Amino acid sequence: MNKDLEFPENFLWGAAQSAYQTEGHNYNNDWYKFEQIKGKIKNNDTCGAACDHYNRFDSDFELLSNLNQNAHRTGIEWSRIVPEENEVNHDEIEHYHKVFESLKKHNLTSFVTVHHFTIPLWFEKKGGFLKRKNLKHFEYYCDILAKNFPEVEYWNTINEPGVLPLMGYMSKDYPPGRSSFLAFLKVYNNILRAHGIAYHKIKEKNPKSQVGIVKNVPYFYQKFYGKFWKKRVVSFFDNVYNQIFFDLLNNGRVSLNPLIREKCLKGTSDFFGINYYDALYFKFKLGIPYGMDFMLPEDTRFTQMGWGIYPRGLYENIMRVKKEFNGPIYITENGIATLEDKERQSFILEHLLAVHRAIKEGADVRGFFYWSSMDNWEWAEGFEPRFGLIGIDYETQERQIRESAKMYGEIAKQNKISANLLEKFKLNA
Ligand code: GCO
Repeated sequence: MNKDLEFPENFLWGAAQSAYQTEGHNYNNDWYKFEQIKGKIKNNDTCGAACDHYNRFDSDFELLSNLNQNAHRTGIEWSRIVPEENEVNHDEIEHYHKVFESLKKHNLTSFVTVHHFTIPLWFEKKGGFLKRKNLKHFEYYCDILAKNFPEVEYWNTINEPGVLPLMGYMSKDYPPGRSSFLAFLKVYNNILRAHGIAYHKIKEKNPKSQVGIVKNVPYFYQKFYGKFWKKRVVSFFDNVYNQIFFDLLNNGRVSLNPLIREKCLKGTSDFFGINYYDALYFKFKLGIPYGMDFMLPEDTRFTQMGWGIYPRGLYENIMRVKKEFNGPIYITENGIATLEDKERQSFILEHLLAVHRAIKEGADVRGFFYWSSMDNWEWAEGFEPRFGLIGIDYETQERQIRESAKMYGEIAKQNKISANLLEKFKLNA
């Protein structure tokens, strides 16, 4: 028999989104430019007005608050605040003040992302994050945010520091669409430094704000591989993508190679934000890694993105972070792209069960943000994937509250998953 599953007191229940993916009307960054190139984006979609959230944020937040959410993760678009080198747009600063006021009015604790993939065009022209000396421009942007927005409660510095270098400089899926391992390493290194810069700038001016990183922590499963060599390969990738990161946050140096030091990164995360969607394992042929695949337990279901659903991976992610990081954890993204809202409901429940299990085993998880509050621009996949608790009709900008949003709202209201709900979905805790 199932029992109600209670979450800790003051647990934050929210949804996440980013500036570029929802605001619309952004024409001054690298993504806008990239989308104009035929063949880069599925169906040749362009982001355009997106969800017009730039104009509708207040009514959107009202919807989320009416759905019993008590926190919200959103972002700031750098190219709005600093449209040209060393030039600040004060109207846009005013705009974001209104956004944060609206969050407050609707009792939504604010989580705000400084950098979520997009860079201003002028910064791109200078070589973007590829050039170490360009970090001073990122510092300038962070300084403006720190000075102007003391009202933000939780800052997320960089969204997924490994993804932009990987997708933009290796796999060519994101701007600038390059493929060079050397460029990847440089950008990755500079982005890690950018995280440190954002942390120090914000804390300097607002010591009370909580500032943390948001990262996907892909679990490169090893369980299918017994051989020494394969284990080494898998752990090499894990080192580059995950362990380096934990080491730098903990000690300012990398255990794999103590010559790699970034002292300025030591202790630069007041909390850890986990983004989790799926779990991967390496495929080998004649001992050589040639690709990755999803964890595929029997009866695996797939999302619209083609990702295998694997809730256990979220539990394992949390336990890994618990081991490596001494501080509170937030699930800053977890969600599904699907046309079947029932599937979204199951997905949410199954993943919340994983979170609950980790909490029961001692993990200090303090909040959960479903990705995404509303359907939005899914980067190279355009508008096709539907991640939202709220559906968007892109022709009319009409909002449609999905059943999953109501179910999630009920969980948030009661701060628990009721035994009845588990029964209904035939789930066992
Ligand atoms: C990312 C981003 C989001 C995505 C989401 C779904 O992880 O790529 O943080 O911008 O939209 O993850 O793919």
